[in-house]
Amino acid sequence: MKVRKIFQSHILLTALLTVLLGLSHSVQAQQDWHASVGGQSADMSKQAVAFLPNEIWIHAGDSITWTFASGDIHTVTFLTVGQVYPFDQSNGCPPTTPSGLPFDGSSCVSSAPLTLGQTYQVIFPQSGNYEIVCLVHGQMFGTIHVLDPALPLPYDQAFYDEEAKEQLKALLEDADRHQHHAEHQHSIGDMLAAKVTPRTRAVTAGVGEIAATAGGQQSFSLVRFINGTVTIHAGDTVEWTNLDPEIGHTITFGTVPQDQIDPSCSPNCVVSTDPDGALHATIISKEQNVHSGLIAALLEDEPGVPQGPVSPPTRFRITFTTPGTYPYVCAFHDNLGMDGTVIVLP
Ligand SMILES: [Cu+2]
Repeated sequence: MKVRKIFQSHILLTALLTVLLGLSHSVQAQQDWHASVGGQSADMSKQAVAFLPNEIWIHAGDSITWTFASGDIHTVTFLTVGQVYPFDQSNGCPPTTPSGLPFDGSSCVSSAPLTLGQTYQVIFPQSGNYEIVCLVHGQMFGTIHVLDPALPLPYDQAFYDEEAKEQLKALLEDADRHQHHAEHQHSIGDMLAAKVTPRTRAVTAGVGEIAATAGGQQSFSLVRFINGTVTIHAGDTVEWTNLDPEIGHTITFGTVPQDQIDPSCSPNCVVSTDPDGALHATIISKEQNVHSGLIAALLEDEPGVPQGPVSPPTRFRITFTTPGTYPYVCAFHDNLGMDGTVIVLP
């Protein structure tokens, strides 16, 4: 679906540009364009998971320098047509290529996962339309249109600066709206609680939303446990869900394990699976290290890709048997301040 959509937009753009720009001719010096990767609120809770802007028209021979602008990691990656989008974000190209290399569609270039203040440059010697992707976030992509230098460009750097600012603002404002919504969304958790165990408290581990432009997709993510400090009684169960369509989170008590994707529990405990597919652990002491592994909203189906099992786990439950104070973090987003506390009363 993604391929078809982008293909159609290319045809339209090409037709439009031919009509609009066909008459004028000017040759400009090679230019280094600037764009951002990601963006965030001052407290880092709201993340724009986006190339800003995510559609840029440049001349063959020009370069673009991307500046990473969030505490959350992203990559700047150009894969070749037919190359499979890799599972491992640090093994995309493989594994990464230095900043400042050319990309003409014949062999891939990819930055490492980068963060706030780092930069990555790509030179585009060949005209063509190229998709830019982030290997950390599958629904973060855009388009770079590289035109023959004889053709005029539709926009200048000032336009893109303004567009990036506006797109960032729109994404972060949406995050505000959804935080408010999620804080008042007790009904889903309550319904589940009634169905699963009578004494379940629900915590939302992040919310998000995907937006589209003609050039690709962007999303925002609220990287917080919403109402993440909960007070319960011994014997109660807390359930975490992830309402973010784009990024996964973990619920981690104690030491963060080496393997952050799979669930684990130590010493002498297990993470089991409830009949509805949710993962479930029991904490009887503060010495236990309990890790949910990746908790995410169910992945979308893609045309041409075989049906998989219902995955990844979308819910994590912990039953607390012993009074005390139990702090927890998201192992992926601890650096952004994503944490909470469970207070267990007798
Ligand atoms: Cu997280």
